[in-house]
Amino acid sequence: MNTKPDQLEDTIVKESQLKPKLPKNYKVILLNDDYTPMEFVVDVIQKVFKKSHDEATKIMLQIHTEGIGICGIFPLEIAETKMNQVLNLSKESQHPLQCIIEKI
Ligand code: TYC
Repeated sequence: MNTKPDQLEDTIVKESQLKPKLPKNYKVILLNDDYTPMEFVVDVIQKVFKKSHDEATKIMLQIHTEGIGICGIFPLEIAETKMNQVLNLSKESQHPLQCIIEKI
């Protein structure tokens, strides 16, 4: 049982009750470069972001022509994991493909 007087109970409000924090989402972005083969980028997008060959090709061409492209939007931990998967595949194959995450 809560024995606090009504007045006090009204004033003790945690910040978390006033401003419930929504989980933040992050864009996972691939960057263009002059050396990574197109088919390698398509392959990475299919593997890491579970895209079809067609969709992955569209994203790769967007990166190739515009400089950057969004492969997906995820909560921080998942976005970081996907970024690291891209960077590891890229390093293993000795390609300079770069991947970053950006808060929405
Ligand atoms: N520009 C690269 C080429 O002409 C292809 C490429 C696409 C590289 C997307 C990186 O994120 C990238 N071979």
